[in-house]
Amino acid sequence: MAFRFFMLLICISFFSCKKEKNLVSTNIDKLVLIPIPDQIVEEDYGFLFDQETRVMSDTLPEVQAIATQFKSLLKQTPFPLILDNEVDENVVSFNIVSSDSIPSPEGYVLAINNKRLSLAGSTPTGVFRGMQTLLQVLPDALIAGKQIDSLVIPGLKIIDEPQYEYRGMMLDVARHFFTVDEVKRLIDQMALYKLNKLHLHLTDDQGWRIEIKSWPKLTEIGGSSSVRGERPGFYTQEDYKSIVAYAQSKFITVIPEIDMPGHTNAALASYPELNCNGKATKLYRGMRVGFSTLCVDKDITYAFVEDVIKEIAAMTPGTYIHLGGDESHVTSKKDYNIFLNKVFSIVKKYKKQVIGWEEIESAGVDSTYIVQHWQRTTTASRGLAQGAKVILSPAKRMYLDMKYTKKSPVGLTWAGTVEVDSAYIWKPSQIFKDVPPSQVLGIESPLWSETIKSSDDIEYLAFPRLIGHAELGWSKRKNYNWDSYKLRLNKHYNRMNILGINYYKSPVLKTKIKP
Ligand code: IFG
Repeated sequence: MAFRFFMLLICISFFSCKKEKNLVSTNIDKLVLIPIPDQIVEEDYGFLFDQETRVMSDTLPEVQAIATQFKSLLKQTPFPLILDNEVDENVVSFNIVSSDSIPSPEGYVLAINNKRLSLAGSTPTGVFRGMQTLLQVLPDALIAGKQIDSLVIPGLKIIDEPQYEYRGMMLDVARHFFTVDEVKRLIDQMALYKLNKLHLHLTDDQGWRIEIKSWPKLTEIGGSSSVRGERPGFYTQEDYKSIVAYAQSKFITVIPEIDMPGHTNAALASYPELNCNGKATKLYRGMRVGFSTLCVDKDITYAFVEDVIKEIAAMTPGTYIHLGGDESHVTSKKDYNIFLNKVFSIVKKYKKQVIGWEEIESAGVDSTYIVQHWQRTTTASRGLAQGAKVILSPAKRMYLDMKYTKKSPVGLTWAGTVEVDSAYIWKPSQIFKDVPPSQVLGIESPLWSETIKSSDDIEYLAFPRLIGHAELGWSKRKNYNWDSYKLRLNKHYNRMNILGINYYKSPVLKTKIKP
């Protein structure tokens, strides 16, 4: 006791004894990071939270929101985490730095040692992407919202940036409708794995799901049905704007698809005048494709398309509008090209750029277009040869509506069955290896909804394959392989349980894991 008193005297009289935080040595072997970061090195000591630990944040509101999210994550701990932009030690900081130090707009540096936990990006997007990694570094108990009394975060330095700029998922809300809340739930899950594009397939033969004020019957009639009539519905423009804003808050861009000239029965059933014969079709509740077309010869068709694109463009901050263009089996090639060229001009008039399924290349594309590869590399290659960019959705690897095995309770099998390993073991860079890498923007995982009608169904088909796709989209090829991913994914199941994700328990992962 006397000694301690003596030490205290020494401290008070001679030094400003900053309480040296005790050093806690940590290791990063147990961390489960997916997508795997580009560079990660271990530090000797971790960051120990205590009563004096502060939080510092850049003044940008989006960065402050990330700091607030971090603080709320630790609400079940005894640490006050007072906001304080003056301290330089014992602090958790969220900063914007120059693009000289972090060139990628989605890149970040996460540096954790005994003095500070610092997350930096050159944009709020980069800080947000890094926050997803930080979430995976935090212990499961914290993510589960359990009360914890002590917390040390493993010491590490991660320098990370994405391989591809386009890392997306498509949700078909036309065959079966999904509510705003179900879409927002999916957005939350996508954000955790650094995906940045949500392609919404808003219209098809079975349903028109987005309110167009100048053509109200599109949703009154076209939104009143679905596959087997199981899930009718539509988004008001307010609903759609709230989805767009919510996605934006997670730095995810919504890309709306109005599929045309095929896959248009819902519109043709809503307005007789859109049909060449002037008669409305019947609403369709089946699962066939390729039997519908807008009437290419009628002027009203282009007035309709322009009204739709005008209203969609006004609600879409993103650069792209997806025009579909797939499976127009009852539109002659000549008419298809005439139609698309007129519609391309309309999209440009509203200052947007065109994405379309690979077939649109026949109408003539250029470097301002994106063709989405899904079925024939030969078709997409013709688009690439014209200078278009490509996003990769090869059905045999990326179609999340393909069954895992023949026994899967939901899904289709026309492109084959796709187990968790098959979805992962392929090389995006090798699909079109003869074109400049800059023409390959990235990958997107389509989930068609003919056979699904709930968030559980979405999650069963999307997880874990979407997680593997997220790694293929984000991580550098040199940093991953199936064996390392399989180990990490096996350990990640516990986190998915905490997150309440209804994932498929693949037997592929149960096989003995090489140590
Ligand atoms: N192909 C159709 C989709 C959907 C899908 C189901 C594309 C581009 C089969 N078009 O994929 O509408 O029916 O797997």
